[in-house]
Amino acid sequence: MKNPVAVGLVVLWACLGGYHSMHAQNPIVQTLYTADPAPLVHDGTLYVYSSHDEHTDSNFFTMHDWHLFSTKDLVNWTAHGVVASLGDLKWMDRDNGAWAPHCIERNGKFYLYVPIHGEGIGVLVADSPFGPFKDPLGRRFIQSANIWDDIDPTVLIDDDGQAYLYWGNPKLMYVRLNDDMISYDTSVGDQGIVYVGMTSEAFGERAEKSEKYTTNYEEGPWLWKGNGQYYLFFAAGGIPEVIAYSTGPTATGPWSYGGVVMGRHPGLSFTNHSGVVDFEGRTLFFYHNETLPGGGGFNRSVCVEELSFNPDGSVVPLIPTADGIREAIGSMSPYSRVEAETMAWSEGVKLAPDGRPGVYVTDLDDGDYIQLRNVAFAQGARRFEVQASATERTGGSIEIRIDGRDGELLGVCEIKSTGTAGEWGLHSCPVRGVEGIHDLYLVFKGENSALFAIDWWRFDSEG
Ligand code: FUB
Repeated sequence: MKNPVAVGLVVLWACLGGYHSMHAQNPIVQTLYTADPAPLVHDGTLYVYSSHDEHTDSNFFTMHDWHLFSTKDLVNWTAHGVVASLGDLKWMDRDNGAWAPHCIERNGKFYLYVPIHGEGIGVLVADSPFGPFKDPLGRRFIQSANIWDDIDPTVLIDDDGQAYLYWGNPKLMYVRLNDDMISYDTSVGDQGIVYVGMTSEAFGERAEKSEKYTTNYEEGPWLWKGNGQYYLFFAAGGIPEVIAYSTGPTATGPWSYGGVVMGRHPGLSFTNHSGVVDFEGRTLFFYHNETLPGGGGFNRSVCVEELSFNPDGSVVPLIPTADGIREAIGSMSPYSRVEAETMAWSEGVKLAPDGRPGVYVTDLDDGDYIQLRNVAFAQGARRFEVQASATERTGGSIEIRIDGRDGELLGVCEIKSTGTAGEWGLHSCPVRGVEGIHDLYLVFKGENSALFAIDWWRFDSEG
């Protein structure tokens, strides 16, 4: 395209999420609106806890629960559904305000710190990253002098075992967590709460200072250790927000302002919120945008980019992309059961809870599809099998294609009625003997809407 105006318009359209290239990975979840990503690496799996924007036209956040997603290869993500909700915190009765969470593992237990807007910060504990998360205190965990400031917890366990929990908007505060992770050292600060000194040297000069906001710091702190120092990433600059960072020689500073990591770009929401983690030799930077269809400031979506550093440890600023992480760090086998809610990309697909806990894929209309990346058919697939549910009035088929939504057709699996919705049955079909590594597309076809639901699928190398 030689016309520079036309090129500019296409770039803008792509940044806004108007097109989906073969390898676009952002946002990482397309089945619901997600925000405030909190990554956690455990046992070779990357988990991302997120808050959840209910699809709404409201002019404020509508947030009831916290969700979990996981990946091993950085491109195919599995949704695990709701891991905790406001109803798990019996000491308060708000029906909105499930804001930015953070989960961390210690001695085999998983601690999920959850802010409830206007109610302080709670803590929930589980024996696995998937939950069930229970409230060990039965009361609020953190409350500062102004409870409305108590949002956006971030936790780091330092190499000497001392854990720190930072949080706050507009103030930045921290506590020194005790080893049990559900109490803190009350001998420091104001009964344990240490208010961080807000100076421009530490957090940057704010363009428009106010009594409330004196530095660039706004909210959403994320504490991370790397390159022999501590990094405090945070949402900055007022509304709309950018992500900035400060560094320090210890987990409690003194902090030196480093600059902006992610500035303002088309497709970003008026808030931004980062989560940084090391996984398989990369440093990953999670954030949120508003590029999903219907997206907006209260309908946000989690994205990821790779973060890099200059030799002096300063952060190389990032531009948000639709590509995200382009290359998978491995391949996935289609020969053992794959949960249907595992996907690199999807269109039109929704999830529903299956009560185990977990989710299944539903609300499939003609032409909707799921894409999986780097599927290793090495042995040569001969059959496709899927656990599906369709009523007397619904049903349809799944076109099994590779390397494109309209790519080579391997087979068509008819999904006939299983009786009533929620009754599951196995459906299968022969497929052309595909070998090697391909992107797989499951394209849903039929005449009605809400054609059928699918729970899991797999291929067989025997005919
Ligand atoms: O998601 C609600 C609030 O928006 C979070 O607590 C902030 O960090 C901002 O992302």
